Amino acid sequence: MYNPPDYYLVDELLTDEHKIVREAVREWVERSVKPIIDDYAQKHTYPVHLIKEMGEIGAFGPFIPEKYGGAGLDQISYGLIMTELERGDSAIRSTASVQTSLVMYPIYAFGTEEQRMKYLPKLASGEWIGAYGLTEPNHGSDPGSMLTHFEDKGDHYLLNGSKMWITNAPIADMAVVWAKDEEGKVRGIIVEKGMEGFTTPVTERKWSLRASPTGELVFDNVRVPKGNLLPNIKGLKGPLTCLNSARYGIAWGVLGAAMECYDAAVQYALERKQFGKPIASFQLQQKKLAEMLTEITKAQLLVWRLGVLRNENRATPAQISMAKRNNVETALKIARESRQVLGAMGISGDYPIMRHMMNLESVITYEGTHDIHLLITGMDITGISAFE
Ligand code: TGC
Ligand code: FAD
Repeated sequence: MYNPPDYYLVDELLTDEHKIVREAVREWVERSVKPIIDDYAQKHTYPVHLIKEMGEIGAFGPFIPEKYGGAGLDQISYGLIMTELERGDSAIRSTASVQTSLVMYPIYAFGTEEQRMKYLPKLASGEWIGAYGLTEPNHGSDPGSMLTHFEDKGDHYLLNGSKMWITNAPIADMAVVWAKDEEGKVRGIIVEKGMEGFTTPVTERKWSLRASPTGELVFDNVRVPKGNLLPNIKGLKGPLTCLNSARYGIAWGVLGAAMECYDAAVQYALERKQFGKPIASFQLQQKKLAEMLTEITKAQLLVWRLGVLRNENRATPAQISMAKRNNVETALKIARESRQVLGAMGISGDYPIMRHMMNLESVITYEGTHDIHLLITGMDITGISAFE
């Protein structure tokens, strides 16, 4: 069985349940994701058959109560699942992040009991796949300026606008869409595939997250039943609360990508000989490997502590921003350094490194860019918003 880096014995902080959950997902990733994912990424296609399997292994809504099809697990289990999925590919973790934190969570937290019972079990099992529409063509980091809006037409809402760069959009059965009501307040509304005027054009030609389906959500006079509005939240804090959960999962997830790259670099450095010796014997290569392991260890401790705080409902959005920003940057640097350790082989699909590196170029932008998370920390320190 694979032994990931655990230099500070963080495993000793995990419960038996955490380890069982992690092993199950790890085994599935080894069996079902790793052997095929490079082909899908090379062909810029999504392994849609994995969705049902992800439902079966409990990757969707692990912290959602069992009553709604979730597993009722804690936040550390959620984090560990994200790490294992991203060990396979960020695209696979993205599917689970969006489904869990950005689609199931808002329905669970802000929806009616009827909405929960209608959508959550189908989303948990993978029978349905969801998308989350916040970003617009002209409003990314500043979602509060969104233009997508709906009007009250008596027996229904009329939705107009568009969302861009939306994970799962082309394959989604439904989407949680954030749009302004007639008072200009941001509200969450559920839009289903097949509603007239709702289309999901595919975003082609990505060099990153090539095994993830990305697209637009376009609303052209879409009549949405009134029962599809999430009644229990108003304002930008609705979508941002969901992002706290997804960003937390990403902070764990990218560790999987980082560890895959680090492992490949260590193994290659020990096997590859130049000047009559393994390249692992050269100090410059040892420096790279030592720094990678140091950063992985720091990142592991950061998310473990954040998980404890989240379990206690004490993690602040700014703490989550710090972890997302730090761990994505760490993973990206490790991917770049590992790629160099492998020389030319580092760009080959025979190794996972280049794919992880390219994926992480999206992960550092989505769910709040690297700059935005820094400014959130800055605001937390100074009390002064750099966004106003
Ligand atoms: P601001 O005035 O600061 O706040 C508006 C209201 O929201 C509250 N709030 C939060 N609530 C919960 N969690 C948070 N993290 C929150 N941050 C702010 C705030 O208290 C306020 O509430 P109230 O009651 O006073 O109204 O908002 P702002 O307009 O100045 O913008 C703040 C900023 C820049 C931090 C925020 O808008 C931001 O985070 N921008 C980045 C956008 C982003 O992350 N987009 C992600 C889109 S989804 C995605 O990328 C999915 S990829 C998924 C995948 O494939 O894995
Ligand atoms: P912009 O906001 O235009 O930013 C451009 C640059 O300006 C960035 O470097 C940014 O840091 C910087 N900048 C912006 N404002 C400031 C400021 N105040 N101070 C300093 N610098 C600033 N969105 C969804 O809603 N749902 C999804 O499922 C989803 N999936 C995605 C999948 C992929 C593959 C990608 C790439 C993106 C996805 N996104 C999704 C969109 C993502 O959240 C946005 O791309 C991100 O929030 C940044 O918005 P933007 O691209 O419009 O960049």
